[in-house]
Amino acid sequence: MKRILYDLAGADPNLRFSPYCWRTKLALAHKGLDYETVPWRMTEKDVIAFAGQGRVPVLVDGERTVSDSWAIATYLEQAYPDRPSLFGGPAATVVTRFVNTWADTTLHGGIIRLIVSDIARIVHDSDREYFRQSREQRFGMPLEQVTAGRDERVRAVRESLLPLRHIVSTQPYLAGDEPAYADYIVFGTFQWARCVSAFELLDREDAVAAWRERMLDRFGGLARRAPCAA
Ligand SMILES: N[C@@H](CCC(=O)N[C@@H](CS)C(=O)NCC(=O)O)C(=O)O
Repeated sequence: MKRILYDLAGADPNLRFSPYCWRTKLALAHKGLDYETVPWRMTEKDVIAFAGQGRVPVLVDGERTVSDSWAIATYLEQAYPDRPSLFGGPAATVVTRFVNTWADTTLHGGIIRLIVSDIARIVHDSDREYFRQSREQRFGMPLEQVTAGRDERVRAVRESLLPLRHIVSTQPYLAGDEPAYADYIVFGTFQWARCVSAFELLDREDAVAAWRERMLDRFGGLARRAPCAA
């Protein structure tokens, strides 16, 4: 049975930078499921029209098509109950859902304002105008203005990571001794930033940076091996 993931790519087809697709790739690795990826660009809405919406990740698992990273994670958990759990039970699923919402809003919202102008540089030519227009409309200003002053503003983003820092200072992963989907959610955002920008989000001494290193090494270095923008 073929398993296909539509995965956001940059101008370099090997540059896979979607935070949400990273969540899904790590979830598939956690479940030990093989998959092929199809590089996808934001303006290729027609290519994923069969999924009924215009964003990735889209997972085609045999007969099933699932889009949205959270829906994919819950689908994988239900479809492959004999594989390692992504959540660790019903109560942990609810807490992981909170982590998902926090990452989508607070974490993503803080980090995108530090890197969005770098993303504009790595997207495929076909996405360049669409990306700039849609994001400038969202922020109400040129992307270079959004990221201006980031050397100072990064401090507030680092401070916002305090709850995460507390947890990964006392245990190796958000989920405990081993990583689970909560880790993949948060790490997906860091991997997104790492793939598109050389701007350093974290202090080298930060416990969050040490956790990020541990995550980069998981699954044989799946995320560490991924090509990043120079
Ligand atoms: N809530 C969705 C968000 C998916 C999403 O926004 N994906 C982005 C890539 S990072 C996308 O496809 N963007 C296309 C666009 O902006 O038109 C999820 O968790 O999967």
